[in-house]
Amino acid sequence: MVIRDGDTIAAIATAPGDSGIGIVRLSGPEAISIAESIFESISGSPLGDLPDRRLNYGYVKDPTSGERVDEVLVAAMRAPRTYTREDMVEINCHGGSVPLKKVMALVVDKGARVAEPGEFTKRAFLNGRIDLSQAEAVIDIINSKSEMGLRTAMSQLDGGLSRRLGVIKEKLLAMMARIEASIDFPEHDIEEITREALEHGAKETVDMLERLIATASSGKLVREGLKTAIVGKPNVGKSSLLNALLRENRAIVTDVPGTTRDIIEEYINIKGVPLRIMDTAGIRETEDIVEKIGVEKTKEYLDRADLILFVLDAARPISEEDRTIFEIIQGKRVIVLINKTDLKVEIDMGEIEEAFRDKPVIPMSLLKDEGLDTLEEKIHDMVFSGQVRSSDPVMVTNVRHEDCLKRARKSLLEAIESIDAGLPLDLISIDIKESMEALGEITGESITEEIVDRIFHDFCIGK
Ligand SMILES: Nc1nc2c(ncn2[C@@H]2O[C@H](COP(=O)(O)OP(=O)(O)OP(=O)(O)O)[C@@H](O)[C@H]2O)c(=O)[nH]1
Ligand SMILES: [Mg+2]
Repeated sequence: MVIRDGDTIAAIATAPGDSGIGIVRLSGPEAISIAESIFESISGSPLGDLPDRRLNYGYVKDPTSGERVDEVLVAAMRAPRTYTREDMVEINCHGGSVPLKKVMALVVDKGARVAEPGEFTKRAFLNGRIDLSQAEAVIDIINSKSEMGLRTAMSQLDGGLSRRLGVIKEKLLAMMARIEASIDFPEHDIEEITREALEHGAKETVDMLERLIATASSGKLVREGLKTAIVGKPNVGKSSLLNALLRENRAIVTDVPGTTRDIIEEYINIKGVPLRIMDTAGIRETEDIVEKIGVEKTKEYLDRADLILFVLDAARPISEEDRTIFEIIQGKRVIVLINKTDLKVEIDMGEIEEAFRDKPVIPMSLLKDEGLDTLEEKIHDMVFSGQVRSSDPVMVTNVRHEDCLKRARKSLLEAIESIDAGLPLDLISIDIKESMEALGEITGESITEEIVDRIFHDFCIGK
């Protein structure tokens, strides 16, 4: 694929608002000449004559009025060793929105087009510097919510996922080659050997795909954060738990039941796992209108939560309010926390064990800082259960990739069925080809322009 129109694009690449510096970025065949026409270097040399990839001090000047707009550092970077593989210029301005907009207006006046979101990275992909999964990793790096999310995205940018897929594609190619050889030399015993080899190869490849697909649910959580809701009846210590996990006094804690009225939402990292954690209003039957709305909202949030931390008070017997919550959270991913174990224990542990047989139950005292470590370990283990190791940076974090992998697997399973049913080899090769195409969609070898456009549309301007 090549860029259809060789136009030059420009964008303010830094975040809006006041800052120390702000960068206007250009890419395309006219990038250097456009920047040259508004740049007055301190040495007097035109930008095109200045050394490549060096910051040059000077001014942006409005060529019509001759007025100096901003004091800047400008770098020209010549193709092909650039982010987009085209000529690029970065103009480092002062970070206010007025100078940046003025510089943008000048480059547009000189012929640059305002870039669409993600268009720089899209050019890097279309010009073959990175594949599609690597381009998608760029946006994940920008949006990453935790160190683990960042590490996973960096590994994807580095081609970690692409290389794993490369190994799988090699296997499929080898199978295709066998089929072709066998069709060219159609002696019976060769065909038998081919069938056996194909079945073996297909099964191995399905296993490799399974292993990648198995990382997807953890991958999604690493990327987006685990939606976690803290629930329990009033005054059990929900807000105290949020504060303890955050290690700061974010939520108001008092001994008055019904202290938290609205939902408080924060991001925290637990052993590298990002949690979007919500402290909720204590659930109880109430006539107070504000509290009632809070409780209704809590019920809504519970429906959408990936994980529920259900807090009980060790010093009080199980009440009707607790039992109402038991019912609401049945069938969800729950960790049960028995808080205030520093007090005289009145709760019936037998009933808890009975009601939450298959769920972890952790005694804790937030007052004495006990049980938190166990909780953090449990959360980590829940996210990285089974085959997924948190130390392996190659993870499927993207729903689009997961879908492609599943389609690749489906085609291969069909191939295996066809082999078992003794169907002709050229029919089997169709399934294998389909599988390869599904994998090619991840890296962008086989993909429609429409999907490419949709992917890059989620990017920010200037990237
Ligand atoms: N003894 C003891 N008291 C605790 C413990 N954890 C919290 N508390 C106290 O319990 C009271 C209620 O704590 P909160 O965190 O406000 O409880 P909550 O569940 O958020 O309450 P609402 O927002 O009213 O639903 C406060 O006085 C806390 O200091 C604990 O482990 N032991
Ligand atoms: Mg509270």
